[in-house]
Amino acid sequence: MDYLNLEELFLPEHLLVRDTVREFVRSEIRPVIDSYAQDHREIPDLMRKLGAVGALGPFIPVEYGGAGLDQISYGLIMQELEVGDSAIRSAASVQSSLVMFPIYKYGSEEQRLRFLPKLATGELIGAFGLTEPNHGSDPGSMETKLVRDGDGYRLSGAKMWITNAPLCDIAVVWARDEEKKIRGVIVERGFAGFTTPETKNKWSLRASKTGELVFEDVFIPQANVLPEVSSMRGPLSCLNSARYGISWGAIGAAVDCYETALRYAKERTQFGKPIAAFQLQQKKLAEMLTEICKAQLLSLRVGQLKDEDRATAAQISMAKRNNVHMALQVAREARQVLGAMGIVGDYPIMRHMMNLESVITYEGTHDIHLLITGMDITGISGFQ
Ligand code: TGC
Ligand code: FAD
Repeated sequence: MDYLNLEELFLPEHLLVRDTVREFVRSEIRPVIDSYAQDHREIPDLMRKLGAVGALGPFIPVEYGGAGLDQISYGLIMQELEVGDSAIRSAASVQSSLVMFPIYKYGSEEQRLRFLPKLATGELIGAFGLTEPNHGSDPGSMETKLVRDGDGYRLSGAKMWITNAPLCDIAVVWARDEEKKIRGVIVERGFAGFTTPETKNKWSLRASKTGELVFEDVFIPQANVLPEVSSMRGPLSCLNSARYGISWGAIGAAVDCYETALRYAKERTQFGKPIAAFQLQQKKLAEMLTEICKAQLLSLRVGQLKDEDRATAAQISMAKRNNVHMALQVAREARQVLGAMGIVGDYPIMRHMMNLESVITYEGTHDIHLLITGMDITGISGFQ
């Protein structure tokens, strides 16, 4: 679906990357995703499969195992993965933007060489611990703490709602040290006192594991402390990268819902006509397509700015907020076009709709992104 001929704005390598991931989703994800989501199980070996298709850390330089691609390519990868399911895009965006990005940007050369190549292939699975039981939208008030202990630190506290926590080999965790500075540390599976209980019974992102990261006086060697970060700018800069990817991903989910609804409307007959012939259904479909096109232009422009290192955090917030809300609205309308058929797993719409309820909450809620825009245009914080 390319109603505005946007393909003309992409380079041949962008289209190659997009089509490679599109084919991966068509052959590896679509046939199985409904049953894994229904059963609340993640697709086996998903991270290695994502690594093989080049979806993990595509913007990380080649010498560290990435593909050295630009931000438009990253966006198109996220878009195609979320056509499959938000859980698939989540897995790739956490690994790429929230684990590989901070290690690349704030890590030592030794940390980069040790972790990035294995994260790029999916041999290692990463998680990102910012949210806490008492601090979600306000991570700056975090309680998880680091206390000096010889040539390292002791980490204590807990992170909650963490994508891939139960599966992770390493977690990039944000905590406050004794000088009140925010530090990033790499916690490894097997460190004494580190556990990752699973959060059960989710109605959303059912093909993704979510859990807690619990730290009971976990010893963190100095070699696992990210040396180049000491404030909230660290974790928030990771969010900029992930939020940008999500703005594209949401388009993928919306396109899948729209295309399903369009096909169904042409095939389903009521009152002697395809329901696509009724003006009310055409209104729904036409508005869905219009909103998708607007979202594509927004992400494309933010991607261009990002490639020029000019995208602001507030511009990224606008794209994330608009596009996820758009996708949720498209999913809700599309589900109605299918009538009762809209609620069963034979079609992807209800699954996308339930996933998007998480996507509109994580990486900054719909409200928080509005307040970020509000603060940017007025200069006044509406948070407190
Ligand atoms: P504030 O005082 O405004 O800022 C503190 C410092 O950070 C700087 N900053 C940023 N830097 C880079 N990028 C950004 N987006 C930044 N936003 C702020 C700021 O300039 C300042 O720097 P300095 O040097 O002056 O100290 O911070 P605040 O505590 O008032 O909070 C600001 C707020 C509310 C916007 C922020 O905390 C926020 O974005 N809250 C939402 C929390 C959130 O998004 N959590 C996401 C957790 S991870 C996740 O959900 C993963 S889901 C993954 C998946 O499965 O796909
Ligand atoms: P709260 O912050 O308690 O907000 C509750 C409500 O209050 C929201 O509607 C919010 O918009 C509103 N609100 C809060 N503050 C204000 C204000 N100042 N003004 C107006 N309204 C306000 N986190 C991670 O760190 N790593 C992960 O990998 C991760 N994965 C996740 C996966 C899933 C499936 C989900 C659902 C969440 C995940 N999160 C993760 C957590 C996510 O980032 C948080 O849920 C999110 O930041 C919101 O925090 P909260 O849930 O504590 O809501």
